[in-house]
Amino acid sequence: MAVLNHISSQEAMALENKYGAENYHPLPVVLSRGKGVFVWDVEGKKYYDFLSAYSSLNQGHGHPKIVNALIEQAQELTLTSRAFYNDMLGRYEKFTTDFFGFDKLLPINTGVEAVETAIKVCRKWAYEVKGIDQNKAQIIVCKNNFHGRTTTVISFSSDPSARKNFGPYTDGFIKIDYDDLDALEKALESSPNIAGFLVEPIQGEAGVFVPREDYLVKAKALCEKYNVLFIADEVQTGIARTGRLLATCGNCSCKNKNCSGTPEVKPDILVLGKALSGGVYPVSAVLADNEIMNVIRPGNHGSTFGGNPVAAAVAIAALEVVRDEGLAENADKLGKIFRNEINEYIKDSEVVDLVRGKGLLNAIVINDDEDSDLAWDICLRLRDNGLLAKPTHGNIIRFAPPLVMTEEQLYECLDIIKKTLSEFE
Ligand code: IF1
Repeated sequence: MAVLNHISSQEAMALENKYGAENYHPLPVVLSRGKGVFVWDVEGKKYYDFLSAYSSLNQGHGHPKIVNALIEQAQELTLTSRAFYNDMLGRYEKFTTDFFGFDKLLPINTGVEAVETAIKVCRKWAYEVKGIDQNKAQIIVCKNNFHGRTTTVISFSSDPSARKNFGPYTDGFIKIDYDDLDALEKALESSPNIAGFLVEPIQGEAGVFVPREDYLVKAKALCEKYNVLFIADEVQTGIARTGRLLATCGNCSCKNKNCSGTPEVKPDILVLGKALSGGVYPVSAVLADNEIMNVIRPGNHGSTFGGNPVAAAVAIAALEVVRDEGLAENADKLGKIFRNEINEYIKDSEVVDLVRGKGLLNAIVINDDEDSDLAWDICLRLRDNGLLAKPTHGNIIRFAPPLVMTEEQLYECLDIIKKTLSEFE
């Protein structure tokens, strides 16, 4: 620890660059501490975190309740594997299924593992319940999706850098346009072998693309009509990020602090990750009702760490924070202020084309082409001015601060963002 405390930014970056696989291109800033909405670099400079580890830190950095759950549980028991029962997993499963309104939960670790789990559950349901012929099941997905980086999941990615030279690819996926109900219905009626429709309620990686208001409700209705499972990937949109407990929660903005989040559009399979642990530990989960989840029998699926007692304790604490601190409500309120203020700015701006998003999952589109450096340069300047954000697709900047932000802090951030943008006008 002592050694790490004395490392400079330059040294830390040099080490990563020399000894780490170059699978990322990070913004040049080296962080060593976080608290609430703030992070500090190794030289002690303080920043607002406007990425929240891609919507994982909804509860803020180092939330004492979550960190204490981690410490206390780690001192008792960290891992049993699922060869034995542990005294935390069942409590977590009960708490979380009650919280989201499902019969059962399958615990796993990362977002993409949860997506893989959902795909497996869906396929098994298709063969055993729906009665599709062996190896014929198809799952409909959307173009420009992001569901993670395993070989199966990148098989249906549209992003060449995620996909190229990683073949051969997994079969069984049909790609349609996002936010296009006609395309969905065509795909659903194209074959009796459709098992599921896997969709992000808002496309995050695509640049925070919000579908039309009734898209999810109507897509779910179409899935019901064709006896196809509606699988919501809420890894990024879930857990209060978009101003409601789940982005599939219809018009609920969780004003009721005890809101169990019974969604207006209840997915057949719900996929959660990221903020399920408040960014403290890798915890993900798949939720479904018995009719679907009961297709999974011993030996069909699992993971050494999935459902470990630390994950269970951390996730309960993380969800309690979301409920007790009214984070969905706060995200809803602050998100509206954010978009209003940026829209005011855009009226006289040459640099920013538009702002879009829901709750505190937002993005601005920079008036330039995808391969310009402008968005990157703006993010470097934001960093210099004390706020961390990251471009996506070259000309889009994603803004996703922790949901524990106060209104006063948000206005301070808006000042930093507007001042920085004006330096590029
Ligand atoms: C990276 C983006 C965010 C996700 C959805 C599953 C996963 C993700 C809807 C997989 C992960 C990440 C991972 C992160 C970048 C990132 C991302 F920029 F690609 F779009 F969040 F905005 N479903 N999203 O968004 O979860 O296995 O990573 O836990 O560095 O790849 P994971």
